[in-house]
Amino acid sequence: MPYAGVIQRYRAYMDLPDHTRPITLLEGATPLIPLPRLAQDLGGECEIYAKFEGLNPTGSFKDRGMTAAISECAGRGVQAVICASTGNTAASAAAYAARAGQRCIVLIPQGKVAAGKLAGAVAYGAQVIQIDGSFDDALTLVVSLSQKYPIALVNSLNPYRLEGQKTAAFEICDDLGAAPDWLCLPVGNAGNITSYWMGFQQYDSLKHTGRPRILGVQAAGSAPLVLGRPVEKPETVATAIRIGRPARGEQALEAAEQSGGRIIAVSDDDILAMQRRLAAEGVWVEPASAAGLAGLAQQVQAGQFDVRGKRIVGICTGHGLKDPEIIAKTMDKPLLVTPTLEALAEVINR
Ligand code: AN7
Repeated sequence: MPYAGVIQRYRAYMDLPDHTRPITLLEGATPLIPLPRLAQDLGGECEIYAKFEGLNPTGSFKDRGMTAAISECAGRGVQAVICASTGNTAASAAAYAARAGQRCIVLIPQGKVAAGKLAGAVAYGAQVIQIDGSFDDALTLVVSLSQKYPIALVNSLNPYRLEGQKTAAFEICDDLGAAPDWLCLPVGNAGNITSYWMGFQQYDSLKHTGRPRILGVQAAGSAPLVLGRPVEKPETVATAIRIGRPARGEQALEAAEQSGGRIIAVSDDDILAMQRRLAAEGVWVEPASAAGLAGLAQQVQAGQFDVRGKRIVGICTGHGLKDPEIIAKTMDKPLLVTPTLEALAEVINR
């Protein structure tokens, strides 16, 4: 049978109601790309892989959870869905709602959503509303709206989002034959880390695939789980994880602790440096997506982490194309050269 998305592949392991009617864009089945040069740079004698979730249909990991949430909605005749978003959830909700014939409304923080995400949400036909506030404010508002009106909430407070998202853990175990030693990933609203831990535990109970230690990584300017308190005005170049009050913060801390891992913070410079490093190995991810492996590199450099003999998976949550402006802003702009052979030869041979 041709591949038909994560619900078709993993429904037996997903806690979805019988009424669920699969709405899919063939999300999932993303590759584990080996990163031998990064492994060498971090000391060698280890395997490092990027699970490139940016290769999902709308360019981010959110599609796994969204197929589940929207399918559950479709099965009970929901007409409209709503979410708050730093961008990727918005694009994903918009696409799956479009596919299901549902109306989609998204609330985003003004001026802080990367161009490729906003364009996606608009292109898929969502009603996009900016608010003069943060993601956290937007989330509070959509929760109230979904209680007051017949509009279903598809943020990761919706439990079916986690049911879909955890399929990424199943895929990793199926591809590697077992769980890795470490899983490194960015943490924003904390749905993803919660889902991975659910998925690895479930697969281990059923198939004895083992459990990874989890390294959750926040941006230093938006690190409520590291500081142990909400951040009122989160800031970071990684706008995807510019979140000060994670909805599933408690569960994220539990996942890190129960797995024998931890949650740390990295600087924006570390994030951008890892974005460049991954691109230099052929994998271009958006800034937030580089945070997980930036955290790994930081821990190795600080002597907190011995990679020898370890198998490590970094979750690269979104594609670099989502945020083209960051490249123009922080990386070298192309030279402008007179269109003559002489001028070009001078530049090339410089
Ligand atoms: C690329 O789209 O919260 O910890 O509204 O887009 O599960 O929130 C995005 C989050 C990591 C953090 N990497 O995941 C949204 C949103 C990327 C992201 C995260 C996000 P969670």
